[in-house]
Amino acid sequence: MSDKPRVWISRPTFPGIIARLEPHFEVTAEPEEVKFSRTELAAKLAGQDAVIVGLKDRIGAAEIAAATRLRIVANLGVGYDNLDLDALSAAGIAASNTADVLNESVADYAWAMMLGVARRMNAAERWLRAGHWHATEFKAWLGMDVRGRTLGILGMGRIGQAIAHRASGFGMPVLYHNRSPLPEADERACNARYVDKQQLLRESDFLMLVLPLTTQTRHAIGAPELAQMKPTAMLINVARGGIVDDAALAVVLRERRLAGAALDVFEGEPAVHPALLELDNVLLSPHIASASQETRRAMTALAVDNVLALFGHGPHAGRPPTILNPNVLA
Ligand code: 8YV
Repeated sequence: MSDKPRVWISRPTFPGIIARLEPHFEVTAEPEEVKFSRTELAAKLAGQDAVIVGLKDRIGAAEIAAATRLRIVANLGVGYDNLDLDALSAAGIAASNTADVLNESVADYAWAMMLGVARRMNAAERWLRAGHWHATEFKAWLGMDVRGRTLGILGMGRIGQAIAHRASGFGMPVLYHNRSPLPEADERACNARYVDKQQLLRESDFLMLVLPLTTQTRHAIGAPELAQMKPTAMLINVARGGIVDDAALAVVLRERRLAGAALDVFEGEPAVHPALLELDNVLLSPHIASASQETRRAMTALAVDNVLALFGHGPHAGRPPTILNPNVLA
């Protein structure tokens, strides 16, 4: 066994990028996507100096109790609701995410989902594949134009702003709600207007959710919020499943009190609420908003940069570029 520090990567990623760790670390990478139990994960973390993990890996005090050598947990994702940051900080362990490198990719995907559900692309494709297309009907598959309609954004971080920037090409006014309004210059740059949550719910024709999952945002969109939306409106979620009450959403969609939804994330994923699977006015995808070749590579490279930097290597030596708890470096 070499005396290099050890790094474990919990999921298959890009070997060519991971190879940058090899001069400095003993690297082990899981060859397959596995959902580890809490005890399995704790056993995997024990003896590692660094780990690169994903949303499926929930890491808190119990998982790190035996990980006495661990110095950094690099998360492959901008959202880090899988990490207990307080527990990691208390143990002096750094945590990092993949902020910024996925903004444009996720914004593109949110727009693709919005256009897809507005124009009923998923339902039409299913119908065509099922062999139902025998004549082209002028009045079939009528969707909804997005031009001129109001785009609402709940959560106006960097991804929300990337989404807003795209709206001018579609002639859509943008409203947003956030914990606090953006600085005026940023607001002007994305041509968006701050409103309270009620107004956002009432006035949005398309409401996009781009906020992190926290105890405050869990079920931020539940039955009472859905009841305030226009029956012609559509909801797009590329953030986290727990933000929406999926059971309540399925009810309003079934009763056509909401026109449609496009969901990339689900409460309890990879399980999907069975009532959602029954509906034609929903576009569903398996948490792939950041899944482009370029972006998943960039996310991997950023996780590697964070690990290298913490151990004093690479261009960011000593300063992991997207550290979440810089206090541990002090
Ligand atoms: C996932 C995401 O990380 O960045 C996030 O917060 O949810 C995604 O990019 C991705 O699915 C990899 O697991």
